[in-house]
Amino acid sequence: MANQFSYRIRTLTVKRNELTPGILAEEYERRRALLMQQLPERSMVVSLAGQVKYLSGEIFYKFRQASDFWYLTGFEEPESAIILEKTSDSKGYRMTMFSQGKDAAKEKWEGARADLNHLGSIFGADDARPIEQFPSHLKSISSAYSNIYLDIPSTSSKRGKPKFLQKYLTHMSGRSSGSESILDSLADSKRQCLAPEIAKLRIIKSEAEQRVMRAAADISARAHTKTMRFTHPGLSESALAAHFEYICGLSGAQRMAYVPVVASGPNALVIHYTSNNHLVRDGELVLMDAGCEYNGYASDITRTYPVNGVYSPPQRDLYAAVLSAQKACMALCTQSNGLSLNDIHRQSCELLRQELNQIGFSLSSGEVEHILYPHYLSHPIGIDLHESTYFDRSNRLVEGMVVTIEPGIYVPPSSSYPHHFHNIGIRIEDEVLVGKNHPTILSVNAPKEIVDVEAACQGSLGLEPY
Ligand SMILES: [Mn+2]
Repeated sequence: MANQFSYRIRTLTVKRNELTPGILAEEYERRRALLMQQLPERSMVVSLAGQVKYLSGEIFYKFRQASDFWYLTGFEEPESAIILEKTSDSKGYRMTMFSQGKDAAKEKWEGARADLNHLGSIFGADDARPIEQFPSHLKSISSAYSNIYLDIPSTSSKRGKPKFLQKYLTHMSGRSSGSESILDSLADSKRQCLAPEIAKLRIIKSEAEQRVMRAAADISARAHTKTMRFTHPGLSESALAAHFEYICGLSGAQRMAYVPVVASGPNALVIHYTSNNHLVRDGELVLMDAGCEYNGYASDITRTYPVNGVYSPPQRDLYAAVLSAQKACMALCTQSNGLSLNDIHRQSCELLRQELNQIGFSLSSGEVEHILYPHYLSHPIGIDLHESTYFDRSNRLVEGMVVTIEPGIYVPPSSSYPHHFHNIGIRIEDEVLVGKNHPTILSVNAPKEIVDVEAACQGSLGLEPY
């Protein structure tokens, strides 16, 4: 039974030796050491903090740290950077950290900042300097290195001008001439992309990361359950989204991991429907794809439930078909199976075809994925919702990866398909931690079996909507 105190369990607390909630300072240290170990001799790494983004004029969005920078440092301030230099000592590298430092006048407006003198003891920096020194320091040491790994947003720009970095340096040095000469010193032939190197580490989640991801998924699962209970005919899709966000925020989540999809009735046929501006009606389904970010990690869950609390016979048949395929695909997510996401995706197409043909469709091989199931089954998830950019879907799954499994069926009003299924869209999505021999479903607490979803909608699970 929920009570007012249950929410307090998940407030943001940092325990002894943790740098960010759930992650020890030594884990951040280990990440940097492993990164530098996998790079060749005479390598240095430059990683930049995120920049404040603006909605309009001076109206800023809530700040979120750049994912790779956060993975390496746990440092939450904008206007910061690190340089890692590979060394031959036992630590294996040297970290110089740059940040704004203390400024009483600015802190009065913007909040407390880390003291440069504390960056060593707290964040493990070997040297800490004001951010204004970053461009000149980078220039002064870069000639000693043969490989300079930089955050460059797109791989295609590797040999072009790294505009992002140029903008960043210009912004920090206060004049463009300075930044131009720094870029010239970082010769094209030396520049390497940093993100793919960090992606190799991020794809495998440590036990601490697994625990934070489980907590994030639990918050989202609970919000799904309570939003099912909250839903009734006549509410707007945006009210359901607001309710979901409210429950997540109350439970300690810092933000949504993405814009929630709350698609009622035929809106579910739009895969990334986010306008959320229709009223939900008696007899329709709601497809809700929503997840929070909690202590640095995303969650991603989709459920499709009846507005009035009971699936109609065609809704039930189609839901059961997708559910059966989804569960079969999740069971394949083990290292010992030796399958890739591409393999499991292909299986999902065939499983869905067989399921649909049992309930009155007549589909030949290959027909499902063109119209009824136009998206991919899965993506890796972690600090970012989609950790896919440098992930090869043809690689075998390995213990410690976390992937989504999210088959869906979206039936257009076409005479090719049984009439009673027209305009029904169903997607069911869970997060799966790949194990050696067994998968672990991180989002297990979001109701999914038909009886459980109906019970959650009707309130018979004993959960209050708030
Ligand atoms: Mn997803």
